[in-house]
Amino acid sequence: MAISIAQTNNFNDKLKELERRYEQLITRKNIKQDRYNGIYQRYKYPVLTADHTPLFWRYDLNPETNPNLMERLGINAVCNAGAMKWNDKYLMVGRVEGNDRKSVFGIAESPNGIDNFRFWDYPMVIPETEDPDTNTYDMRLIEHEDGWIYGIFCTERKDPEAPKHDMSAAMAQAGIARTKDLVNWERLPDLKTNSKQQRNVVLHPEFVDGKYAFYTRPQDGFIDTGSGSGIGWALCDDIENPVVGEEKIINHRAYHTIKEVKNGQGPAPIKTPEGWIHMAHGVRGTAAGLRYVLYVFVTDLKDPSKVIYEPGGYFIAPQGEEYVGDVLNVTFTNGWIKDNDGTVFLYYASSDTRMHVATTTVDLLLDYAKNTPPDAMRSHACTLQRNELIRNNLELRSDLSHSTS
Ligand code: M1P
Repeated sequence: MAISIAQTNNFNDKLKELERRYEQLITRKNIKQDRYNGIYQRYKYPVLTADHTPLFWRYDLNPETNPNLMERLGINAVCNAGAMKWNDKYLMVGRVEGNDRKSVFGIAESPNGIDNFRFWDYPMVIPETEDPDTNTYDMRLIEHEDGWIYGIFCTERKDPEAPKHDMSAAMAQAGIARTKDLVNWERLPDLKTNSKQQRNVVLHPEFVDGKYAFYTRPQDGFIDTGSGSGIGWALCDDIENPVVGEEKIINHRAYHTIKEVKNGQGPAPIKTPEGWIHMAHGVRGTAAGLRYVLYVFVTDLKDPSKVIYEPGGYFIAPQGEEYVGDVLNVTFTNGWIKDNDGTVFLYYASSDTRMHVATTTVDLLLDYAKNTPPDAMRSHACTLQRNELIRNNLELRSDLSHSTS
């Protein structure tokens, strides 16, 4: 029977109750939300939260050293997870943020992709470079055709040029590590680009013209992209000496759109016979701060730097409890999994706090990308666009009522 943990002083009783609650959370069956848009299916329960991390990551479970059964190393959030299928299991590598603000990468696996995610015993140990990272986060997992699994992540360090009193000026760059088994990781040098800072860098899963290809996000400042005008594309000769030259902007920011302030590539794109499907995030300003939403675009199969479809507006935006968290009004993705039957599991974080899943298919994503009208960019043009939809529907309806009367 459930007990109130606060009302017992017995170490073993408290622990038993904590374990019971933990198992209940981890094994809870997820439920489809009762909302329809024909494009994707959201689920009711977050798939990973701070409470999903094992108790033995947080508590000292030894009654001798921790008679009060206190959390010793608390966890604040689990968000922004990379994802891949591995040995028939659905894997997420979460940004597991401690109460101390530093993140570690933890792998959680599920048998079905929508619930029962359970963390592996230990967070990953990613070696440092000669210039130690202060914080590492937002790993994209990429199975590259060279045979390695790459983890590309943001590495953050204090800006060495910041004035002495400034304790927040930071530098963001792209860290690169690779593995064959997701346990033993080899760290490569950070990506060198011409841009002062980088975040949301992703490796394309195939060689292009015999070279590695990166999606980049050039930015002048740590938060502001400044003159960086969107998602970049750059080729690299040698992944062990990762240097890129010109970053061609392939998906631009634009005034009065969902991505006017900044944008960034999500996970590595999904290959289809009709092109590469991309999921990205777009950021706009509001009176209440920045708003992060997800959007889709498709690039040419042979030339992944050429956008061929881009539906207007967002694909997913925060809803309900997703609005609230450490950083309000944020949806963010860096992980998805395509199954052999075409099902796509999109893992997205809300408000830098928890992970959710939405399911769709490659066919639905392509239909969405090809047949959703592009952003018409002005209210007048948007009115005409919507009126055309309305007119067609009303004509169809009156045709139908004539044919049935
Ligand atoms: O806080 C929202 C997101 O902010 C950053 O994204 P961007 O670089 O596009 O602004 C990232 O730090 C991301 O982790 C975070 O979710």
